[in-house]
Amino acid sequence: MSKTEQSNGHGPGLERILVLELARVTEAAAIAAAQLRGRGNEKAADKAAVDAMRRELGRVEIQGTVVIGEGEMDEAPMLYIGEKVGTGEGPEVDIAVDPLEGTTICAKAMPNALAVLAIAEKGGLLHAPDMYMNKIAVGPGYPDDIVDLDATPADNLNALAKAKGVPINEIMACILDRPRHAELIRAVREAGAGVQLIPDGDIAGVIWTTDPKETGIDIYMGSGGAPEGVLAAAALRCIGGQIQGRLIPMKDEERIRAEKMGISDINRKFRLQDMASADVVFSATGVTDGSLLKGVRIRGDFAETETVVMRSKTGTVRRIKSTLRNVGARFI
Ligand code: VTB
Ligand code: MG
Ligand code: MG
Repeated sequence: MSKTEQSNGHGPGLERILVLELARVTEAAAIAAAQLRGRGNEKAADKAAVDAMRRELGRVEIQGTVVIGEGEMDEAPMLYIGEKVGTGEGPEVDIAVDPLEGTTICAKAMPNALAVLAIAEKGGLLHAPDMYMNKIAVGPGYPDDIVDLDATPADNLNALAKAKGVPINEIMACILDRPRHAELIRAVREAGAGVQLIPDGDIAGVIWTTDPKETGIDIYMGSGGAPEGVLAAAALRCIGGQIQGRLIPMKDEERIRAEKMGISDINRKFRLQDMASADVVFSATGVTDGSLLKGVRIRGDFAETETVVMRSKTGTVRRIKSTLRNVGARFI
Protein backbone atom coordinates (compact mmCIF):
# COMPACT_ATOMS: atom_id res chain seq x y z
CA MET A 1 0.00 0.00 0.00
CA SER A 2 1.20 3.51 -0.64
CA LYS A 3 2.41 5.49 2.34
CA THR A 4 -0.24 8.11 1.81
CA GLU A 5 -3.59 8.34 0.11
CA GLN A 6 -5.40 11.22 -1.51
CA SER A 7 -7.45 13.13 1.05
CA ASN A 8 -10.17 15.67 0.55
CA GLY A 9 -8.29 18.01 2.89
CA HIS A 10 -5.14 19.94 2.08
CA GLY A 11 -2.58 17.19 2.63
CA PRO A 12 -2.03 13.84 1.04
CA GLY A 13 -4.21 11.90 3.50
CA LEU A 14 -3.53 9.34 6.19
CA GLU A 15 -2.91 5.69 5.59
CA ARG A 16 -5.96 3.69 6.54
CA ILE A 17 -3.96 1.12 8.47
CA LEU A 18 -3.56 3.85 11.11
CA VAL A 19 -7.19 3.34 12.09
CA LEU A 20 -6.34 0.01 13.66
CA GLU A 21 -3.09 1.27 15.13
CA LEU A 22 -4.87 4.07 16.94
CA ALA A 23 -7.57 1.79 18.28
CA ARG A 24 -4.77 -0.20 19.89
CA VAL A 25 -3.41 2.96 21.51
CA THR A 26 -6.69 3.98 23.18
CA GLU A 27 -7.33 0.35 24.18
CA ALA A 28 -4.04 0.29 26.07
CA ALA A 29 -4.77 3.59 27.84
CA ALA A 30 -8.29 2.46 28.77
CA ILE A 31 -7.13 -0.86 30.21
CA ALA A 32 -4.46 0.83 32.28
CA ALA A 33 -6.93 3.38 33.69
CA ALA A 34 -9.61 0.74 34.21
CA GLN A 35 -7.42 -1.08 36.69
CA LEU A 36 -7.66 2.00 38.89
CA ARG A 37 -11.43 2.54 38.56
CA GLY A 38 -13.16 3.38 41.80
CA ARG A 39 -9.93 3.82 43.78
CA GLY A 40 -10.56 7.49 44.45
CA ASN A 41 -7.17 8.37 43.00
CA GLU A 42 -7.57 10.53 39.91
CA LYS A 43 -3.87 11.24 39.52
CA ALA A 44 -2.88 7.58 39.59
CA ALA A 45 -5.55 6.62 37.04
CA ASP A 46 -4.54 9.49 34.77
CA LYS A 47 -0.85 8.62 35.02
CA ALA A 48 -1.54 4.98 34.19
CA ALA A 49 -3.48 6.02 31.09
CA VAL A 50 -0.81 8.51 30.01
CA ASP A 51 2.02 5.97 30.44
CA ALA A 52 0.18 3.30 28.49
CA MET A 53 -0.85 5.64 25.72
CA ARG A 54 2.67 6.96 25.30
CA ARG A 55 4.14 3.47 25.25
CA GLU A 56 1.70 2.31 22.57
CA LEU A 57 2.11 5.47 20.50
CA GLY A 58 5.83 4.75 20.46
CA ARG A 59 5.12 1.65 18.40
CA VAL A 60 3.07 3.38 15.71
CA GLU A 61 4.81 4.17 12.45
CA ILE A 62 4.36 7.92 12.42
CA GLN A 63 6.38 11.06 12.92
CA GLY A 64 3.96 12.52 15.39
CA THR A 65 3.91 15.81 17.27
CA VAL A 66 1.62 16.23 20.25
CA VAL A 67 -0.38 19.43 19.73
CA ILE A 68 -3.04 18.79 22.37
CA GLY A 69 -1.53 16.99 25.31
CA GLU A 70 -1.12 16.79 29.03
CA GLY A 71 0.25 20.30 29.36
CA GLU A 72 3.32 22.41 28.64
CA MET A 73 6.70 20.72 28.56
CA ASP A 74 7.73 21.96 32.00
CA GLU A 75 4.55 20.83 33.73
CA ALA A 76 3.87 17.48 32.05
CA PRO A 77 6.59 14.84 31.93
CA MET A 78 4.83 12.88 29.19
CA LEU A 79 2.69 13.61 26.18
CA TYR A 80 3.45 17.29 26.62
CA ILE A 81 2.69 19.74 23.87
CA GLY A 82 5.44 19.56 21.29
CA GLU A 83 6.61 16.08 22.25
CA LYS A 84 7.58 13.86 19.33
CA VAL A 85 5.92 10.48 19.40
CA GLY A 86 5.85 7.43 17.18
CA THR A 87 8.66 5.44 15.62
CA GLY A 88 9.91 8.45 13.70
CA GLU A 89 9.16 6.73 10.39
CA GLY A 90 6.04 7.26 8.35
CA PRO A 91 3.79 10.27 7.81
CA GLU A 92 4.13 13.52 9.72
CA VAL A 93 1.05 13.93 11.85
CA ASP A 94 -0.33 16.13 14.60
CA ILE A 95 -1.74 14.35 17.62
CA ALA A 96 -4.35 15.34 20.18
CA VAL A 97 -4.66 13.18 23.28
CA ASP A 98 -6.75 12.90 26.38
CA PRO A 99 -5.57 9.55 27.76
CA LEU A 100 -8.20 9.65 30.48
CA GLU A 101 -11.11 11.97 29.75
CA GLY A 102 -12.97 12.08 33.03
CA THR A 103 -10.33 11.33 35.66
CA THR A 104 -12.82 12.03 38.46
CA ILE A 105 -15.50 9.79 37.00
CA CYS A 106 -12.94 7.00 36.64
CA ALA A 107 -11.78 7.49 40.24
CA LYS A 108 -15.41 7.22 41.34
CA ALA A 109 -16.21 4.41 38.87
CA MET A 110 -19.04 6.47 37.43
CA PRO A 111 -20.20 6.32 33.78
CA ASN A 112 -18.59 7.71 30.62
CA ALA A 113 -14.83 7.86 31.26
CA LEU A 114 -12.94 7.46 27.98
CA ALA A 115 -9.44 7.17 26.59
CA VAL A 116 -9.32 9.51 23.58
CA LEU A 117 -6.92 10.25 20.74
CA ALA A 118 -7.09 12.00 17.38
CA ILE A 119 -4.49 12.41 14.70
CA ALA A 120 -4.50 14.59 11.63
CA GLU A 121 -2.23 15.41 8.80
CA LYS A 122 0.30 18.00 9.97
CA GLY A 123 -1.45 21.32 10.53
CA GLY A 124 -4.89 19.72 10.72
CA LEU A 125 -5.63 20.38 14.40
CA LEU A 126 -6.00 23.66 16.26
CA HIS A 127 -3.20 24.12 18.78
CA ALA A 128 -5.56 24.99 21.61
CA PRO A 129 -4.07 25.95 24.96
CA ASP A 130 -5.39 24.28 28.09
CA MET A 131 -8.01 26.82 29.10
CA TYR A 132 -11.77 27.09 29.00
CA MET A 133 -13.67 27.22 25.76
CA ASN A 134 -17.30 28.08 25.27
CA LYS A 135 -18.84 25.46 22.97
CA ILE A 136 -22.00 24.66 21.11
CA ALA A 137 -22.49 21.50 19.04
CA VAL A 138 -25.17 19.62 17.15
CA GLY A 139 -25.11 16.43 15.15
CA PRO A 140 -25.34 15.95 11.38
CA GLY A 141 -28.37 16.55 9.18
CA TYR A 142 -29.07 20.21 9.91
CA PRO A 143 -28.49 23.24 7.66
CA ASP A 144 -25.12 24.94 8.21
CA ASP A 145 -25.03 27.37 11.11
CA ILE A 146 -28.37 26.16 12.48
CA VAL A 147 -27.03 27.17 15.89
CA ASP A 148 -24.58 29.93 16.76
CA LEU A 149 -22.42 30.53 19.79
CA ASP A 150 -23.45 34.18 19.74
CA ALA A 151 -27.20 33.60 19.55
CA THR A 152 -29.33 33.30 22.68
CA PRO A 153 -30.04 29.79 24.02
CA ALA A 154 -33.74 30.30 23.20
CA ASP A 155 -32.98 31.22 19.58
CA ASN A 156 -30.66 28.23 19.15
CA LEU A 157 -33.09 25.79 20.70
CA ASN A 158 -36.03 27.10 18.69
CA ALA A 159 -34.05 26.91 15.45
CA LEU A 160 -33.04 23.35 16.25
CA ALA A 161 -36.59 22.30 17.15
CA LYS A 162 -37.91 23.83 13.94
CA ALA A 163 -35.27 22.05 11.84
CA LYS A 164 -36.11 18.77 13.55
CA GLY A 165 -39.80 19.37 13.15
CA VAL A 166 -40.52 18.88 16.85
CA PRO A 167 -41.83 21.15 19.60
CA ILE A 168 -39.09 22.69 21.72
CA ASN A 169 -40.09 20.60 24.72
CA GLU A 170 -38.70 17.58 22.88
CA ILE A 171 -35.21 19.09 22.71
CA MET A 172 -32.62 17.96 25.26
CA ALA A 173 -29.40 19.89 25.87
CA CYS A 174 -26.34 18.36 27.50
CA ILE A 175 -24.47 20.71 29.84
CA LEU A 176 -21.64 20.21 32.35
CA ASP A 177 -22.96 20.45 35.89
CA ARG A 178 -21.10 23.52 37.09
CA PRO A 179 -22.15 26.63 39.02
CA ARG A 180 -20.87 28.73 36.11
CA HIS A 181 -23.65 27.27 33.96
CA ALA A 182 -26.54 28.30 36.26
CA GLU A 183 -27.66 31.11 33.96
CA LEU A 184 -27.38 28.96 30.81
CA ILE A 185 -29.34 26.11 32.41
CA ARG A 186 -32.06 28.50 33.51
CA ALA A 187 -32.31 29.99 30.00
CA VAL A 188 -32.55 26.56 28.35
CA ARG A 189 -35.31 25.45 30.71
CA GLU A 190 -37.14 28.75 30.37
CA ALA A 191 -37.12 28.29 26.60
CA GLY A 192 -38.92 24.99 27.16
CA ALA A 193 -36.13 22.50 26.52
CA GLY A 194 -34.65 19.94 28.92
CA VAL A 195 -31.16 19.83 30.37
CA GLN A 196 -29.15 16.67 30.94
CA LEU A 197 -26.39 17.51 33.37
CA ILE A 198 -23.12 15.61 33.27
CA PRO A 199 -20.47 15.66 36.01
CA ASP A 200 -17.51 15.59 33.56
CA GLY A 201 -16.70 14.35 30.08
CA ASP A 202 -17.85 16.80 27.46
CA ILE A 203 -16.17 15.00 24.53
CA ALA A 204 -18.79 12.29 24.99
CA GLY A 205 -21.42 15.02 25.48
CA VAL A 206 -20.66 16.44 22.04
CA ILE A 207 -20.53 13.02 20.39
CA TRP A 208 -23.96 12.14 21.84
CA THR A 209 -25.52 14.86 19.70
CA THR A 210 -24.67 12.85 16.59
CA ASP A 211 -27.18 10.14 17.50
CA PRO A 212 -30.10 11.81 19.31
CA LYS A 213 -32.42 8.83 18.77
CA GLU A 214 -30.05 6.62 20.73
CA THR A 215 -28.74 9.08 23.30
CA GLY A 216 -31.63 11.49 23.75
CA ILE A 217 -29.22 14.44 23.43
CA ASP A 218 -29.82 17.02 20.66
CA ILE A 219 -27.36 19.75 21.49
CA TYR A 220 -24.27 20.35 23.62
CA MET A 221 -23.87 23.76 25.25
CA GLY A 222 -21.56 25.45 27.72
CA SER A 223 -17.91 25.84 28.61
CA GLY A 224 -15.36 23.11 29.15
CA GLY A 225 -11.74 22.45 28.29
CA ALA A 226 -10.47 23.80 24.96
CA PRO A 227 -8.44 20.60 24.34
CA GLU A 228 -11.66 18.61 24.73
CA GLY A 229 -13.27 20.99 22.23
CA VAL A 230 -10.65 20.17 19.60
CA LEU A 231 -10.98 16.43 20.26
CA ALA A 232 -14.76 16.69 19.94
CA ALA A 233 -14.34 18.64 16.69
CA ALA A 234 -12.07 15.87 15.37
CA ALA A 235 -14.82 13.34 16.08
CA LEU A 236 -17.47 15.46 14.39
CA ARG A 237 -15.25 15.92 11.38
CA CYS A 238 -15.54 12.14 10.94
CA ILE A 239 -19.21 11.55 11.84
CA GLY A 240 -20.66 14.89 10.76
CA GLY A 241 -22.23 17.62 12.83
CA GLN A 242 -21.37 21.17 13.73
CA ILE A 243 -19.38 22.73 16.56
CA GLN A 244 -18.32 26.26 17.39
CA GLY A 245 -15.93 27.26 20.13
CA ARG A 246 -14.40 30.39 21.59
CA LEU A 247 -11.58 30.51 24.14
CA ILE A 248 -12.32 32.03 27.53
CA PRO A 249 -9.01 33.30 28.92
CA MET A 250 -9.33 33.87 32.66
CA LYS A 251 -6.04 35.71 33.12
CA ASP A 252 -3.37 37.53 31.10
CA GLU A 253 -1.08 34.54 31.32
CA GLU A 254 -3.65 32.53 29.36
CA ARG A 255 -3.89 35.21 26.69
CA ILE A 256 -0.12 35.16 26.32
CA ARG A 257 -0.06 31.37 26.14
CA ALA A 258 -2.72 31.36 23.40
CA GLU A 259 -0.75 33.88 21.39
CA LYS A 260 2.43 31.83 21.80
CA MET A 261 0.54 28.86 20.42
CA GLY A 262 -0.35 30.81 17.28
CA ILE A 263 -3.79 32.15 18.19
CA SER A 264 -3.60 35.82 17.24
CA ASP A 265 -7.27 36.64 17.83
CA ILE A 266 -8.31 35.33 21.24
CA ASN A 267 -11.95 36.30 20.58
CA ARG A 268 -12.16 34.31 17.40
CA LYS A 269 -15.12 32.01 16.96
CA PHE A 270 -13.64 28.71 15.84
CA ARG A 271 -15.76 26.52 13.65
CA LEU A 272 -15.34 22.82 13.08
CA GLN A 273 -12.97 23.26 10.16
CA ASP A 274 -10.83 25.71 12.18
CA MET A 275 -10.38 23.10 14.91
CA ALA A 276 -10.05 19.96 12.80
CA SER A 277 -9.28 19.97 9.11
CA ALA A 278 -7.55 17.78 6.54
CA ASP A 279 -7.68 14.04 7.10
CA VAL A 280 -8.45 13.03 10.70
CA VAL A 281 -8.66 9.72 12.55
CA PHE A 282 -10.39 9.69 15.96
CA SER A 283 -10.37 6.83 18.43
CA ALA A 284 -12.02 6.43 21.85
CA THR A 285 -12.12 3.39 24.13
CA GLY A 286 -14.54 3.14 27.04
CA VAL A 287 -12.95 3.03 30.51
CA THR A 288 -16.16 2.92 32.53
CA ASP A 289 -19.54 1.94 31.07
CA GLY A 290 -21.26 4.72 29.22
CA SER A 291 -23.89 5.38 26.62
CA LEU A 292 -21.23 5.72 23.92
CA LEU A 293 -19.10 2.72 24.81
CA LYS A 294 -18.97 -0.15 27.24
CA GLY A 295 -16.18 0.08 29.79
CA VAL A 296 -13.26 -2.31 30.14
CA ARG A 297 -14.04 -5.74 31.57
CA ILE A 298 -11.16 -7.52 33.23
CA ARG A 299 -11.71 -11.24 33.75
CA GLY A 300 -8.72 -13.19 34.97
CA ASP A 301 -6.12 -13.11 32.27
CA PHE A 302 -8.30 -11.29 29.75
CA ALA A 303 -9.38 -7.73 29.23
CA GLU A 304 -12.30 -6.86 26.97
CA THR A 305 -12.60 -3.41 25.48
CA GLU A 306 -14.94 -1.50 23.23
CA THR A 307 -13.58 1.18 20.92
CA VAL A 308 -15.08 3.51 18.38
CA VAL A 309 -12.65 4.59 15.70
CA MET A 310 -13.49 6.80 12.79
CA ARG A 311 -11.89 8.32 9.79
CA SER A 312 -12.85 11.59 8.16
CA LYS A 313 -11.75 10.68 4.67
CA THR A 314 -14.43 8.04 4.25
CA GLY A 315 -16.67 8.82 7.22
CA THR A 316 -16.39 5.20 8.32
CA VAL A 317 -17.26 4.60 11.96
CA ARG A 318 -16.02 1.30 13.36
CA ARG A 319 -16.85 -0.26 16.68
CA ILE A 320 -14.19 -2.71 17.73
CA LYS A 321 -14.59 -5.18 20.57
CA SER A 322 -11.25 -6.64 21.56
CA THR A 323 -10.13 -9.32 23.95
CA LEU A 324 -6.59 -8.82 25.11
CA ARG A 325 -4.49 -11.34 26.94
CA ASN A 326 -2.47 -10.61 30.05
CA VAL A 327 1.16 -11.42 29.36
CA GLY A 328 3.69 -10.51 32.03
CA ALA A 329 1.30 -8.23 33.94
CA ARG A 330 0.41 -6.33 30.79
CA PHE A 331 -2.49 -6.81 28.44
CA ILE A 332 -1.30 -7.01 24.86
C1 VTB B 1 -14.57 19.39 30.63
C2 VTB B 1 -14.68 17.88 30.65
C3 VTB B 1 -13.59 17.21 31.41
O1 VTB B 1 -13.18 19.25 32.56
O2 VTB B 1 -13.70 19.82 29.65
C4 VTB B 1 -14.26 19.95 32.02
O3 VTB B 1 -14.67 17.33 29.37
C5 VTB B 1 -14.07 21.42 32.11
O4 VTB B 1 -13.39 21.87 33.25
O5 VTB B 1 -13.89 15.85 31.55
P1 VTB B 1 -14.01 22.05 34.75
O6 VTB B 1 -14.00 20.68 35.38
O7 VTB B 1 -13.09 22.99 35.45
O8 VTB B 1 -15.39 22.57 34.62
C6 VTB B 1 -13.42 17.88 32.74
O9 VTB B 1 -14.65 17.75 33.46
C7 VTB B 1 -12.28 17.24 33.53
O10 VTB B 1 -11.10 17.26 32.77
MG1 MG C 1 -6.37 14.51 30.49
MG1 MG D 1 -10.12 15.79 29.86
